[in-house]
Amino acid sequence: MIPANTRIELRRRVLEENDTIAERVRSTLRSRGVRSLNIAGSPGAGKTALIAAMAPHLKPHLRIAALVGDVETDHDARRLERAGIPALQIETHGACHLDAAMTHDHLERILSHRPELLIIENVGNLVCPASYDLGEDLMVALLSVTEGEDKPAKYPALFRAAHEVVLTKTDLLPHLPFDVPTFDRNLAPLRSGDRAHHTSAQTGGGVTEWVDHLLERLLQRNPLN
Ligand SMILES: Nc1nc2c(ncn2[C@@H]2O[C@H](COP(=O)(O)OP(=O)(O)OP(=O)(O)O)[C@@H](O)[C@H]2O)c(=O)[nH]1
Ligand SMILES: [Mg+2]
Repeated sequence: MIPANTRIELRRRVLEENDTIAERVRSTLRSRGVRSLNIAGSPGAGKTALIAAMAPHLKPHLRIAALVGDVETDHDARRLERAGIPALQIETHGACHLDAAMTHDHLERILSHRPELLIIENVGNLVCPASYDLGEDLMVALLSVTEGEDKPAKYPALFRAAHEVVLTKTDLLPHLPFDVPTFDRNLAPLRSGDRAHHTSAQTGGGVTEWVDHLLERLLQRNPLN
């Protein structure tokens, strides 16, 4: 059995190494004028569906491409390609999150599509993605209404680390006991009162408003040339 302090030291070194590579990714993206998002949330929270629903609203403003993390299969990259987004799949074969080295290894191939916005869909997980900077401009945490309003309180790290939070599948609200004011109360202390955006990839509800807000924030940080 490895002693606890050795495990903590190892984890610290792994995260430091990750941060170094993430800065390299960030500086490559900035030097090429590419804005970037890291989209994280539980398995099935609706990450791929939301990215596909955002595409028609983003495309008039920015050329987009996607890197997609999953433990196995290239299903999500194929789904995004069908939605008109050039996409590369990263299969982690076990790891529960993407890390900066994986992003770095796929960067030149995805940049060959000359995106102005790179969307990275993380592996479905509400815990590990919070600790791994991928070199993105903004991290977006998704929670679907089917997961329960208590999740920000139970898994605070991701909701605290994210620059934006999106509540997904809101078309299902009439059919579920999910209580939006309770969700807002659980989220508020983690985000200095910032509220979640509400979207439905199914009906398109809230997607235009969400993309408008996102574009404003992305272009503020990194204006179009
Ligand atoms: N009703 C409804 N269903 C949705 C919505 N968005 C996604 N779904 C469904 O939820 C399921 C999971 O959606 P995905 O987009 O695959 O979720 P994901 O977060 O990308 O999943 P992983 O990549 O496997 O972690 C699918 O069956 C979708 O059709 C939505 O807005 N409303
Ligand atoms: Mg997906």
